[in-house]
Amino acid sequence: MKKHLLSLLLFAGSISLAFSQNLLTERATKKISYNEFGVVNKVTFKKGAVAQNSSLDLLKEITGEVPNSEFVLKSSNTDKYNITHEEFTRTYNGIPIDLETYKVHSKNGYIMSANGSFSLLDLDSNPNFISAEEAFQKAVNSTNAETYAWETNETLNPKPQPELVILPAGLAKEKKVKYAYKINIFAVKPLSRNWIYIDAQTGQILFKDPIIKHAEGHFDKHTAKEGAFISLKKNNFLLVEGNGDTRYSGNQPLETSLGNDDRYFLKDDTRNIHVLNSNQTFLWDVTEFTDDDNVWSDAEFNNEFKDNAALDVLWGMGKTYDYFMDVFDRDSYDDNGSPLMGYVHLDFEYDNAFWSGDFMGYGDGTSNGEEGNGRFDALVSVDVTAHEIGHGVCQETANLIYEREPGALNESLSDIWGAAVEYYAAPNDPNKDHWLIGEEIDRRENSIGLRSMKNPKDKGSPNTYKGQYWRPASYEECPIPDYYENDYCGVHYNSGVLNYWFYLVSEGGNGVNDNSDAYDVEGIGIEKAAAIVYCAETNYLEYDSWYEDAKEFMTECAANIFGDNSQEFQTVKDAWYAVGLGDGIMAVNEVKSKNILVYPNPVKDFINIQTKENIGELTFKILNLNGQKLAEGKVVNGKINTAYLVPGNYVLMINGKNLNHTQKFIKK
Ligand SMILES: [Ca+2]
Ligand SMILES: [Ca+2]
Ligand SMILES: [Ca+2]
Ligand SMILES: [Ca+2]
Ligand SMILES: [Zn+2]
Repeated sequence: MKKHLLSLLLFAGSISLAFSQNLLTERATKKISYNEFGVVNKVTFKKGAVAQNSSLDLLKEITGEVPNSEFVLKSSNTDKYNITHEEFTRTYNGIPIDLETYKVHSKNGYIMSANGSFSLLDLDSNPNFISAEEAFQKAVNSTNAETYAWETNETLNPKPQPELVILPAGLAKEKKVKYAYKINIFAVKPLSRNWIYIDAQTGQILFKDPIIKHAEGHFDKHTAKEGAFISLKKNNFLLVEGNGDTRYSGNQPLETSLGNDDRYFLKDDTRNIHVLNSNQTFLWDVTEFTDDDNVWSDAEFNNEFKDNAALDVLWGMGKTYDYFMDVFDRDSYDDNGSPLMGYVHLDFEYDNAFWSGDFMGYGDGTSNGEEGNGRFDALVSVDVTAHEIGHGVCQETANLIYEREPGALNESLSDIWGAAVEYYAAPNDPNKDHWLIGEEIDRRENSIGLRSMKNPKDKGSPNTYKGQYWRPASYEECPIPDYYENDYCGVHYNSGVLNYWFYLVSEGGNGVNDNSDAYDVEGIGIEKAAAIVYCAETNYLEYDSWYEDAKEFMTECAANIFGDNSQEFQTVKDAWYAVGLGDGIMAVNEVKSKNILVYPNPVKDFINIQTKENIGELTFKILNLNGQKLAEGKVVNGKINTAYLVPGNYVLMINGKNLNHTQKFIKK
């Protein structure tokens, strides 16, 4: 895959002359859906209807004329299925709108589909901002940590610079775009790293997005004295092949370096990987692991400190690197060859491993290795490493926020890479099960691992969307995402639905889900399943994608890669049905609610919805009589647009709190 980062300013809205509003027509489109602000968030086009060079006109039509707003082409790449993906962002008076993107997908010169989430830019045009320093203090005060990264070593971890951005409306409490300072606050005691968005006008905290996803605090037993990072000045002269007795994966070849002290150390320059010893501190005392003959044996490293864990990390990071490079031509987590740094023996008896945003930290765990002793042995198995680097891949691609359904998708994508890399690295290792995560490190009594993708319910996670074990994830049911209180609204549990979907697509299976729907899925193998997921993660999913979006994108990717008459396409659809997100054939049972009035029927350009008081927010779906969803969104100002529909019979479904309304209607 070729990726060009252009950051090229393409379009100045205020000087646009040749702009015509005629692409989202009934003639050209197959399906349109809208976000909660009434802005088109996904459209699929008929073949050959709209030329690829109309992508900016399309975006203009979607947002309408917005003075002082400009589109920026962030990237454009053509994948190996010959589909070109253009990704656009926006600015307003030169200030970037954070997170929001719009992705336009084209083949053979024509747009196939486009998706993205754009807010309405109803901003104060003459704002007064608090100072960046004031915003920084607010972010620090809200974190309330004992020690921050820039206090340990400001050269390695410079004090963050607040960046002025616009926060998308969906992430602000008032559901309105906000000017915000975006600040990367990295605390080391207790550990946390978040993007914190401070309202640039009022100084209030608007939104927090965790960069370190699993920051379990285990700093109470901290014994090391706090000091500066030790600087590393080893010069390596040559790359060498060695081998090591890993803790979990037997003897494996290792690529290392030879230092000027004639000792080998764990730096693989081919893949740009470096594994270091954090000496049971939080990066205050960092040294090299070294060996004199490059045969890193059990006798030397399988010791009371669990030093052999470092060998698993070098090998596991290498396998993760090789997987993404061999299979997807992806050069490191960012596809730009960035170094993979792993710090082993991080903190004291630390039961966690994490991706920090740019390095990996690995705890030794609280177990001495025996089943039933402590919680975890050293957290360095290859599935854990691939899971954490998977968070790095997501950060650089879909960039799903880490809460609610987007966070659950983020977690599941990491589990998927954990499974795919483990299978790639050691398909026949009897001590591994790629459908379990963490089975090699878990020492808790009768615990098979952290999560099961094959049987999510074994670990208290759902296998059906909103079925048994589903955790509250909506803004209504889970108002404040929090790691300790609610797992950021269920991210490590609701991931079970996509995990099980991936398992079924790979291996197949049959059964009855929590909706009492019987399913039977023919497996297509983990490699094909992974190709579909990688397509969706890198080219379609966005910061605010939910399960319904994931379903659309995975299905579109299956069609892109294998064609929409293929078994692979059918398998993907069947697996979505199995996890409770399918579109079946409709038997229309009209259910009319007394609390709303829907008129006229037949309709022309709009359906009007009149409601009794206090009925709250309503969502709608329009389906054809085959049960195919043509449009969905929120009911805005009591109107649903039907202008684009071809004359005929349709089904309208309206849902709200305690309200379900289904009726047929006729478009004239
Ligand atoms: Ca040796
Ligand atoms: Ca590449
Ligand atoms: Ca595993
Ligand atoms: Ca176990
Ligand atoms: Zn994770």
